[in-house]
Amino acid sequence: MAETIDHRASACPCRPTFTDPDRLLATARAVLDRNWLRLSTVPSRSLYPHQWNWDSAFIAIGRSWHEQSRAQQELEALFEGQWSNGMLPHIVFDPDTPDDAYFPGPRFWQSERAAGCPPQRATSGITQPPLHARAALEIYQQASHEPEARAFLERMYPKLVAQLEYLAGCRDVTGNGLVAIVHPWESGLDNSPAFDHVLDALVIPDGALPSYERRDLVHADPTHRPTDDAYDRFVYLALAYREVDYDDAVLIDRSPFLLEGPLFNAIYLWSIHALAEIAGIVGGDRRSHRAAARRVHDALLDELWSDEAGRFVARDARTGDHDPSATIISFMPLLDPELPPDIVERLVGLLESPCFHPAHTEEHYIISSFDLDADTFDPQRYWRGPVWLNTNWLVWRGLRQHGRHDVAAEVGDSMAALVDRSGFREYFSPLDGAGFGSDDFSWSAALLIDRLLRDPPAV
Ligand code: 2M8
Repeated sequence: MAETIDHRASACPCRPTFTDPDRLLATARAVLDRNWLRLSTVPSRSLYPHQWNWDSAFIAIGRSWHEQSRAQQELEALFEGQWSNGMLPHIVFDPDTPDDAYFPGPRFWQSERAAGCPPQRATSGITQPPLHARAALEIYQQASHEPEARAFLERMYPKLVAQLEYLAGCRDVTGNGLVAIVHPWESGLDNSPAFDHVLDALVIPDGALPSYERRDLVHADPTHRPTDDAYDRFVYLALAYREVDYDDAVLIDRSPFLLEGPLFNAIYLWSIHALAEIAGIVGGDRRSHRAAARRVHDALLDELWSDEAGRFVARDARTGDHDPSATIISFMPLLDPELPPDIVERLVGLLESPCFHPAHTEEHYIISSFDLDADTFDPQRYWRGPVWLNTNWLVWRGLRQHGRHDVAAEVGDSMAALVDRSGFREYFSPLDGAGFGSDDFSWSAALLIDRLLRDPPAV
């Protein structure tokens, strides 16, 4: 029987602590098993009963440690929904799940209106952060059967190239190398305060919204989810895209929401570097990917780094205005392997400041999704304050990449401590670790597996 190790004994009393990593690992695997649906994994059986874009990349990374073939299958199933222009939709709908199980479902999106939607799959019409080249590379790196993983990379490479070429070709709206998102759902951080300044200014014309029923509120507490007002804006923006049959050129000309954000672009850059490595394995052109990476790196520093604020900020591609709020996206360029050391230091300073580090009470957890000192910080409401394991994991990987193992350890230990306290919830209060949203949430399980196996807790 595995020995139970109590990490509370050795840790500082104000550091997040957890017990029995073997039990956490076994439970995480069981969550992923329960959420497997024939060919891929649902984020949650209740709230999100289809396949989601960046969720699947996180899930595949977690699965890569112990089940190579399901990890490969996860990504291959997702790319079944890829459009002919390379766009990878943010939801690929399960044909056997009723339309009203999730809103907005396939009848809302009408993806068949887009010329390039695959005829056999209904999908949404927007995308999400492109983590998939990174996930594919990590599946290869963990693989127990190398020839099978190499064949997988050979099949995936052209699809991953098409995905990233779509972003470079259709979403670089200001020509600076950065990719713009056209909807808050594309960010993955739907109701983050990072979008308030754009969404607050949005005027929805009378009669422009159809009546609709939110399905999320059947499964989750309304005070933990985005408000109705936010949902009206999400639905209105999605309809505007649908009305032009998902034609990027028309939308970009008209859309009130066009945002160049540090999270989306940092993941994009991390994946371009992964694509260069994959090209080296499958015989592709590494140099073109390295050149693309250099362009995004330069643009991140030139356009989204605020020396005054000491953090990365989102930019409204229409007006050039920068978002004034300090949110979790500020840290994401830590994923850039070439981020200058002085900027790494400034970001570590921000992470350790009272904005993101709760006072040293006995129980507290990092990293909140929003500035703890902000007037509108809310420890329970979705992306407006809670800690999420995926954003912790991204920052954890970024810090480790820059050799900041000391700070990374606290971020990674918070992940395990939160799950130890509250289970595999969707998000957690930074103030006391209470869990919210779905339980049995797939990326919480998958990323805890990666955290525990990549950096096994000391015995
Ligand atoms: C959340 O977003 C969906 C819309 O895509 C929703 O609220 O219904 C976000 O947390 C997003 O990042 C995530 O991919 C999705 C599924 O877990 O849920």
